[in-house]
Amino acid sequence: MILTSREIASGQLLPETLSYAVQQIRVNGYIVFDSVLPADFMADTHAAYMELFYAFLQDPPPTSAKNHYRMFLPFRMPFADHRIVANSIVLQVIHAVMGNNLRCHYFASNTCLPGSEYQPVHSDIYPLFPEAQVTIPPYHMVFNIPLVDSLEENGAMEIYPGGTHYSNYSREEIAAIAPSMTAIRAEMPAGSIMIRDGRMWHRGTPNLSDHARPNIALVYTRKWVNMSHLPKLEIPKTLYEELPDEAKSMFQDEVIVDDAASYAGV
Ligand SMILES: O=C(O)CCC(=O)C(=O)O
Repeated sequence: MILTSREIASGQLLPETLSYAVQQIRVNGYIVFDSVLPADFMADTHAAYMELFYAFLQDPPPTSAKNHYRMFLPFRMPFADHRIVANSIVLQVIHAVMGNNLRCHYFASNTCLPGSEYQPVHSDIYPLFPEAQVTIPPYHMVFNIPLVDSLEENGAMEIYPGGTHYSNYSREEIAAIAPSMTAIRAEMPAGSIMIRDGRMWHRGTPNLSDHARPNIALVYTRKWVNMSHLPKLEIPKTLYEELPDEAKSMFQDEVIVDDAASYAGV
């Protein structure tokens, strides 16, 4: 979807845009707003990201698919810019879908390098009631920002919008069912905003280009969702204090650290 220039400049969605986005997420599991973040900001963020990522690649962790990596992001500039960690457009949508008692506890990225393979099809969160085939409202949502144009050629994420976010299947069942489901490539320009129900099935795909395809990811959940399997974010005190109140409350359960103690390295 293309936002109006006024929506982008003000960071405020028109009421009809907001209700359309909420509908899309409820029914299809996701919405994309094309090219919202400015190109120069994306170029600077991409440059800073690649520097960090190449250092990370010196000692990469095991991964679920060849040449496809998750890297946690440090809460520092340019990544901690409010257009990323407190994006007012995203917060409007997230609140409209999940209410006000929310937490943001995940700040990371997915990057597929040239030669990457398909990831297993998966959802990003466990079902709350795995034993019951019931439909329950969203409780976990992901905000993605592609740092370069995300295209079929460079391994754009594949998504399964046909109601998969309302299913309760295990990872093994998802792998078995996915080949018979309709999937689409989430192609989007750098600086777009994708907001998706974390339950919607998806996977990284082969990158056939000669460059990396990085995607920033923040996760918002209802506060009571148990996310203790993930490390808490470490947020320098000054950056935390500068956040708008709405974002502060979402990060208040993370670890607020002294500025000097934060992020000596990658
Ligand atoms: O490849 C991507 O950009 C997304 C991958 C992803 O969302 C995941 O691994 O959960």
